[in-house]
Amino acid sequence: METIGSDPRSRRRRRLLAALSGLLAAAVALGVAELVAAVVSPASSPVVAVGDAVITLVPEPVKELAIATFGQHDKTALIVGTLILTALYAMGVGLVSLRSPGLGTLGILAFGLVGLAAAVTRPASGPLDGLPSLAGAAAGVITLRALIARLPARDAVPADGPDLDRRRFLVASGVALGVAAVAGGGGRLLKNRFDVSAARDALVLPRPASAAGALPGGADLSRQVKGLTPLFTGNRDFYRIDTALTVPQVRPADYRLTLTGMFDSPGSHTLDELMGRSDLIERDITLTCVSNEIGGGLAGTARWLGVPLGALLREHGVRSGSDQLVCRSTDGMTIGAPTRSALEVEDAMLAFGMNGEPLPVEHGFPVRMVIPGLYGYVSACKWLTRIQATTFAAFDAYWVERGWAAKGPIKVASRIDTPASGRSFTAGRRAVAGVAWAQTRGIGRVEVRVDDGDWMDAELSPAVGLDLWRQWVLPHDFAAGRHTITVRATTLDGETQTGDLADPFPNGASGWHSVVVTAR
Ligand SMILES: Nc1nc2c(c(=O)[nH]1)N[C@H]1C(S)=C(S)[C@@H](COP(=O)(O)O)O[C@H]1N2
Ligand SMILES: [Mo]
Repeated sequence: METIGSDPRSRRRRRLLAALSGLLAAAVALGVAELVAAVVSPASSPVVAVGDAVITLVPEPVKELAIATFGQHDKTALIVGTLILTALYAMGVGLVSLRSPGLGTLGILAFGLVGLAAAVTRPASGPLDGLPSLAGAAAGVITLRALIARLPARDAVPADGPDLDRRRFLVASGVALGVAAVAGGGGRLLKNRFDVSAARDALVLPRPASAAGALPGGADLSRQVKGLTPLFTGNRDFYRIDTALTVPQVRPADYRLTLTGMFDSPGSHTLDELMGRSDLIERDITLTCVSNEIGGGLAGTARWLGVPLGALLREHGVRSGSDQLVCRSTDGMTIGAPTRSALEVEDAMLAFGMNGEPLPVEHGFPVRMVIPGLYGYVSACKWLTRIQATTFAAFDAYWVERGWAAKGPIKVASRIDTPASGRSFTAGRRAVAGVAWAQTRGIGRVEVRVDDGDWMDAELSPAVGLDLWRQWVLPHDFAAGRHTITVRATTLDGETQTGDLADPFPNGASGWHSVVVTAR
C-alpha cells in the first residue's frame, strides 16, 4: 500500500515500473499464447480470435467506415488498434497490482477469458482452441507477480539499497522480455508448418476442355492509354475482401468438397477428382464487391479455370425446391447463392485456377466459387468446403444476418480512371478513360459529360465477352479552368446506369462517378 509521506519521486518511479510490469506481463501472455496456438491451430491465437470476434460483432456501419477509411489495410488497422488497447489495459493492470496484487491477477485472468471466449465461440473452432488463452493468462499472472514482487522498495535507503533493488527488477524484466520474444518468435516459426504455399506451388493445373474465347487484337486499351486499368488484373493487384484475419491454409491432399442438403445424391469430391474432370472450363470474368463505392477499386478481372457449377449440381441431382446454396468455407463463413444462378448462369464455376496459377491462398486456395453477375458476398465463397442446397426461407447467410440484401445482382457501374480526381494538366486535348461493367449483360455504350455539356459517346474497347468489364476512352479538348467530368454506362440490353445515389449498404452503390480536375 502506498502511504502518504513516501518520497514522491520514488512513488512516481514505482508507478512507472508497475505499468511497465503490466506491459511485460501482457507481452509474455501473448507470446506464450502464440506459441501454444502454433501447436493447436493458427486461428486459436487470442489476438486473432479477438480480432475475428470484433469483425463478427461490430455493426455494419462501423465496418463500412473501416473499409472506407483503411481500405484493404482494414485488417492491419484492426490489429494495431487491438494491440494499442491491450497495451493500455496492461499498464492499468500493472498499476492496480501496486495496490492489490490479487486484483492485478484478476485483471490478467479477465484478459485471458476474453481471448478464451473469442477462441471457443468461433464458428469453426476445435476442442483445444481455449488452450492458448489459458496458457497465456497463466504465464502473464506469473510474470506480473514476479515483477511486482521485485519492484524497488518505496523509500529505498540511498546508501546501497536502490542499486541492488533496481538490478533485481531489471534482471527480472529482461527475463520476461526474453520469454515473450522467444515464445512469440517460436510461435511464428512453428506456424509456418501450416503454410500451404509449397503445396500450392507443386500443383500442376489441368487443361480446360473449353478454353477462354480468344481476345480480339488490341483488346487491351491500357497499352495505349496511360492510367487506364488493364483488361486483366494481376493476382497480386487483385482486390481482397474477406473476414479472415489469418488466411485459411487448406492442404490440397486434405481438401474435400461436400454437397449436402437438397440433393438426390449428396456426396463429396477430392481436389484431384475436381481437377481431373473432363468438362473443365476457362473463362474471363470480372469480380466485384458490394462494398465498392462509386468510382472505387473493389473490382478485378481474371482468367478463371474450374468445374462448371451447373453440371456438378445436376450430377448430384439438386432438387427443384432448393432456391439457395449455402456455401461454407473452412473458416466458418457462409455465403448464400441463388440455386438458379448457380444452375443457369453460363460460366458459373468452382474455380481452382486464376490467371494461369493455382488460386492464390488469399483468394481461396484451393477452391472457390465464381458466378458472373452477382456480387462476391452472395457468390464468390473462398476456401469453399461445403455446398448445402437449401432455401432462403430456411437460412440467413453471414452478410444477410447483418442486414445486407439476400440477393445481390451486380448494378451497372462505370468508373473514370484517368484523369484522377484532383489532377491538374495542361489545357488542350487529353484522353478521359476508364472501365464499365455489367457482368452477364455486357456494356453497350459509355457516355461522358464535361461540366454541364452534352453527353458524348466514348469509344469502347473491342467486345471481349459479357462477363468482363469494358474499357472506354474519349479524347477531349479541355479549356483552361476547373472541370467536372462525369461518366455513365448503358448495358447491351439497354439499361442506362441510374444517377440516383445509393450507398453500398444494403445491395450495392449506384450513381454516376465524377472527378474534378484543373486544366492550366
Ligand atoms: N470465405 C470467404 N469467402 C468470401 C468472403 C469472405 O469474407 N470469406 N468475402 C466475399 C466477398 S464480400 C467478396 S467481394 C469476394 C472477394 O474475393 P477476392 O478477395 O478474391 O477479391 O470474396 C467473397 N468470398
Ligand atoms: Mo464483397
